[in-house]
Amino acid sequence: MFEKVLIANRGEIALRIHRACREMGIRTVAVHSTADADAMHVRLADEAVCIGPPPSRQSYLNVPAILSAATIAGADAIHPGIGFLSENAEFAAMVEEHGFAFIGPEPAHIRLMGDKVAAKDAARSLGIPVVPGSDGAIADDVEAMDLADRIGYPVLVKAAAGGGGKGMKVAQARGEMAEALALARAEAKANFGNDAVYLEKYLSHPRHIEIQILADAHGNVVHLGERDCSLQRRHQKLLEEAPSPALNASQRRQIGELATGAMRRLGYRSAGTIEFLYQDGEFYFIEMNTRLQVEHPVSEMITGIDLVREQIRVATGAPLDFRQEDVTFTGHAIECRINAENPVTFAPSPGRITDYHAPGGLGVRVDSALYSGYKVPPNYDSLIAKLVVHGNTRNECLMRLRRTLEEFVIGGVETSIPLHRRLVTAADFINGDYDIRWLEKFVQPQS
Ligand code: MV4
Repeated sequence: MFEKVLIANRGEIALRIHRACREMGIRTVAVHSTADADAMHVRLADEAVCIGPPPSRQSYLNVPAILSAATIAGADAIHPGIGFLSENAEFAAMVEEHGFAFIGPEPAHIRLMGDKVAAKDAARSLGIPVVPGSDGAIADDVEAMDLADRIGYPVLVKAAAGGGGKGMKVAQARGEMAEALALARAEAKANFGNDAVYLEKYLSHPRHIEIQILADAHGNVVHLGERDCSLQRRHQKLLEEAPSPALNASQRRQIGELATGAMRRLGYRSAGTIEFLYQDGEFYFIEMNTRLQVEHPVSEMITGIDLVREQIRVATGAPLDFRQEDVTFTGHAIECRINAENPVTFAPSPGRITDYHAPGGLGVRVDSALYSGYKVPPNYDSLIAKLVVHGNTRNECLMRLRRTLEEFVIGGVETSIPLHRRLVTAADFINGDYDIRWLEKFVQPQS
């Protein structure tokens, strides 16, 4: 087992990783920018190393500084957390080249899933259903138009080096293809330095459903069920729940087994999430995330499995100490992402926390690094807390969620709490009747 882990991240996920390490008797090294000197993960860690000024490129993305910190502190392993360097294959490889264990997948699998075209090809060859479309990047507009005629409009042009929705353009008919291709290539070039694009049948009203995978280095692969992440605005998830209101037990078992079989064939290791679009009873692979996800607590709440603990154990070479038949799904969990932002305009709202009271009680978990007096810096993403609630049924979970959102007090900054309070009383949400486009309409000013 590791004696000391360096947590190459900040905020609530750094605290989350620290907590898992603490419970496993592993000492922790926090790294922080000068803006995070007073952050909770720095206060609680056994050691802390300042790795640079506030800008991410000079701190949390500063590979030499992070590796130097690990060397100085004598860490055995590095946990990359979420975002920052967590899906940077070169970083993962350098961590291992410098003699530290990387708490995550093999660099080759990070690289594979980072290329959206290669990832889709791999998914197809592993037996995972994909959206009908081009076999890889498209060469020219003529090929694209002929293919679009074959798969049928509307079609979606996507950036091969993309992700997170950047560089996606819909063409409703042949006459819109030239412009869609040109705009998608330009956006892909601007965002990713690579203008390669590919084509897919456009799914007009899908849900976003993802499967949590956990695999060790001995070929054991399990899934922890699915999460419904359809409530997104501009590709930012706002609320996630498990299980999905849209799936029945048979569909859950089918997609779970398909995902674990594929990961077993791939030889995947560590936690990972396979993202699907789900429409009219069919699943379509869109991406795979080779890291822990923000919304992992909803899977933990219904299975009782500590994903970070398992990631760390697997990174030591230990086998999973449970099989698929040992994974039980109990009740329902919902996570509300609480951001330091205006709940109407979504404008960021950094600043000093003047008042902080987190809700509690049976089935309530708050993952946050906030404390009264803490200064939310303007330099990083706006997520400041995750309210995760469990109930024996979805209705019990909703009742508990309403109660906890009433109790939650965060003073000094604007937050998305008022938006969540509106959301949990909306009829469509209460009925589980929503897709990926529902939230954009719900938050429109005229709605
Ligand atoms: C799609 C799609 C519809 N049809 N692909 C958005 C980013 C990346 N995860 C893939 N995305 C989409 N791909 C086809 N063929 C709609 C989206 C999409 C989306 C997907 C999941 C969650 C939220 C979304 C918001 C807008 C668009």
